[in-house]
Amino acid sequence: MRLSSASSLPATVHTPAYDRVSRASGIVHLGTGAFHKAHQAVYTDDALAEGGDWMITGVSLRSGDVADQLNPQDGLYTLVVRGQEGTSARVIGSIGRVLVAPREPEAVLAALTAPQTKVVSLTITEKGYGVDPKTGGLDRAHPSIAPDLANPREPTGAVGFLVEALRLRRERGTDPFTALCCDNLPHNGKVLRRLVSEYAAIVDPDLGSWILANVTFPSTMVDRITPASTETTFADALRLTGFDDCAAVETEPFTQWVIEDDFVAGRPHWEAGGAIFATDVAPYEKMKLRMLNGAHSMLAYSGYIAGHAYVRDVMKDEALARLVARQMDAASRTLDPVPGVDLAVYKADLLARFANPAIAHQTYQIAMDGTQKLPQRLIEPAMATLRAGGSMDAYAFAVAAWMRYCLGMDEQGRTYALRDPREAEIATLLGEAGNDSASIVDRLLGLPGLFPDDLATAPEWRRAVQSRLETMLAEGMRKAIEREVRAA
Ligand code: CS2
Repeated sequence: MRLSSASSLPATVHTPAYDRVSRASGIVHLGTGAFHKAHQAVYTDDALAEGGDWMITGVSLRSGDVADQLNPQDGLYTLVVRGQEGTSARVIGSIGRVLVAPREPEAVLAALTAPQTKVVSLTITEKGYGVDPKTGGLDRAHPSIAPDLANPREPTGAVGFLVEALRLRRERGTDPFTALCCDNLPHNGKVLRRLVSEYAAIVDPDLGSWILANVTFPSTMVDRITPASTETTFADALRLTGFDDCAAVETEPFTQWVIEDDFVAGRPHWEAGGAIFATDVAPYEKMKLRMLNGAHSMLAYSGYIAGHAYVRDVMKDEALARLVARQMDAASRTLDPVPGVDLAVYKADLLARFANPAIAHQTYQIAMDGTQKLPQRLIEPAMATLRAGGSMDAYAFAVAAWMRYCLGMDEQGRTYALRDPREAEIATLLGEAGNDSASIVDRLLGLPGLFPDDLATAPEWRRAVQSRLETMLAEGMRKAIEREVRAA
């Protein structure tokens, strides 16, 4: 039987401790994927238990899958939490319904302009924003921006929806909402503020200044490892709850959310779920992006080519696990002190989380969208290290592994999709490079907007990347990993 609000669940399953029907929606969330369901929606479920009209109206900007799974279950879904001590289930009630933008754009605008909507949050992944990699501002030609700029009253992308909703609210005299970016981008609030105000200024200069004066864009650091759901997720949800749930998601016990406390129209008491409010989120973001995500990207590219399907397998590979720890050490040397955090403890916790045998997190999942992830995870700390005159080894290895991965063929000759928005550009660039490491390095270091000139033209850096890529190509990833460990 399928999970729904009429389901009676076993006492071992944590269920929503509030009357869902009597609570109004105060949040619209753009990008209601697995990460949102395992993170912000859980904090909101805890906050709702304390009170308030903070139900979430989810929005999918592309596919209708999430809506088709969640709506027949009244928005309820099972969160499967996998720890070292076992697996538990909890039913989350904070999402009331999910709208699908391509199917019902008017309903999305109605939700965004409703006076009761106080917060609009987003998890649309790095590539969903439309940042110009060269300027950090709005990329007018971006596929999620250009069509909306041409037809701003009928938006399809996140920035277009936000601006049109704010335009309508202003016109109707409705107070603005807070726009809350929850993606893994540094200064994510500032980035969104810049994109929204630049886009708005093109549509209507007055609107641009009104947004800057009246809307807030708090920055956030979000963290919870959330592998894509599989048949095992659904089987465990059924075993633990007694109900079929094709909307179930799985995650780890650890969760963290640090938020800048700057909300124009109030917010849920997310502290109930353990959220931390800070005046400056930047140190936490930088720590997480460089230590967790930087190490993740490095191990995803090298691990995938070395034949490791999951992060936990990488952590059982002694040599590669040492390089993961080295990556975290290198990243930590680029950080300012982080209030209340001992970086050695943070690193030890990360290593344990990565090694969690109950979590099957695919290296291939993390490897996607490399061009969108490398800058904040690896290139910025590499630049900081270059400026400080530190060792570039960890970054050279990580970038060489990404370049090796960009070839799109594993060591058994099997091809795979990069799943990167710049995949076609990379394929064209690499077209005639063959297996020539010097040529591959030249071409990829020259990918427009990715590597800053200071790095792309530094001869030692170029040599360091190329010698590693050369080993990866000539002798294989295994040998390259071993050589790297011996030299470290
Ligand atoms: C991962 C992240 O897929 C990826 O790129 O590095 O999704 C990572 O699991 C989360 O940021 C953890 O909070």
